[in-house]
Amino acid sequence: MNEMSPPALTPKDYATDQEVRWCPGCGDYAILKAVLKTLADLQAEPENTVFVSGIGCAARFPYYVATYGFHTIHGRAPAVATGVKLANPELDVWVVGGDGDMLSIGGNHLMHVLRRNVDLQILLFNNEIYGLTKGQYSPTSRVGTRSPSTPQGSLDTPVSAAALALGAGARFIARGVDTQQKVLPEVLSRAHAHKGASLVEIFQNCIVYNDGAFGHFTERSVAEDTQIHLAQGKPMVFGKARDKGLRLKPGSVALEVVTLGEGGASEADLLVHDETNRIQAQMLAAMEPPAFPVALGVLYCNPGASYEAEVRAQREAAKASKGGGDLKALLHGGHTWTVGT
Ligand SMILES: Cc1ncc(C[n+]2csc(CCOP(=O)(O)OP(=O)(O)O)c2C)c(N)n1
Ligand code: SF4
Repeated sequence: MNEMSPPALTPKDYATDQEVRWCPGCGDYAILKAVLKTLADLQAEPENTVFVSGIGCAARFPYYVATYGFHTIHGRAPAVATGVKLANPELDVWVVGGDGDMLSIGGNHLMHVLRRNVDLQILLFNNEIYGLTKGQYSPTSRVGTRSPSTPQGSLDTPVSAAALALGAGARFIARGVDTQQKVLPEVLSRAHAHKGASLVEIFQNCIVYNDGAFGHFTERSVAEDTQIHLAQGKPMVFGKARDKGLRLKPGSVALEVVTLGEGGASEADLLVHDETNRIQAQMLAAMEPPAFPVALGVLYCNPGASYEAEVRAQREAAKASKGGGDLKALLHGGHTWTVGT
């Protein structure tokens, strides 16, 4: 370090003095910790960083990060964040919201921000429930979820955030687990490095209204056998003994789990993760225990031009060919008239 350079920022430097008002034991604390670490890893400039959220427990996030922040309206964070990024593309913009905020009332906005490919990091805290409003079922709740709004069990088929994002044309889709403090910052850094809309679905435990919703693949005793951590260019191996893998089922376009060494299956048969393969990402997104492990890490990354860069280029091209323009002349042109007294 040069004697004159300021000391590196630590995770604590990105925390605010605000009292964190989540329930004790909520998974949001762990995500906050991972985000603060990520910001320190990136040495993010607080004055050039903005967190935009909608409404919900997750959406309290901007209060706890010492950057600029907007706690906006329910479901509209992607729209506000798009405005922020278009107004000042130099800003680093993060969006935070729950599954209700982003997939229910905000499903429309999420879809469009993804297909437009605005350069934002979108963190979707999925706890499969509406936490803030005391536990109603959400668009990601599993069939049969008993909640105050579905006392006899929900009937709706849940939406998969990753599958929806792929369908909307997203170019970066990743998944993480709140408690995975080593892996989650790495995934968040990858999302940050991606120029365009990056969706990170984070499985988050709501200890009060949906405790243990992800226990069947996050509990320590089962995690290694029920999760697969994807790594670009690496064969898809998982399991406590690293003896299980994913391959294409011979004769069909479907995945299957094989045990290495059984039935002639070897590592050479396994799929090698290709983040740019949309069809493969679709199959990975659809995997669920008990038949399959849950795919974590970067499922899909296939960069393309980001929206704000295209908007700026279009504006510059128009200026170059037609001149700077005259707003007054524009407003007074065509069928306009002055109302006199
Ligand atoms: C227009 C509008 N409709 C409904 C609500 C009530 N409301 C507040 S937060 C929320 C859902 C919260 O769930 P989620 O987004 O999953 O976040 P969590 O609280 O679980 O983190 C709802 C329905 C509202 N605030 N505004
Ligand atoms: S209600 Fe659930 S999601 Fe909200 S703060 Fe409490 S534990 Fe967290």
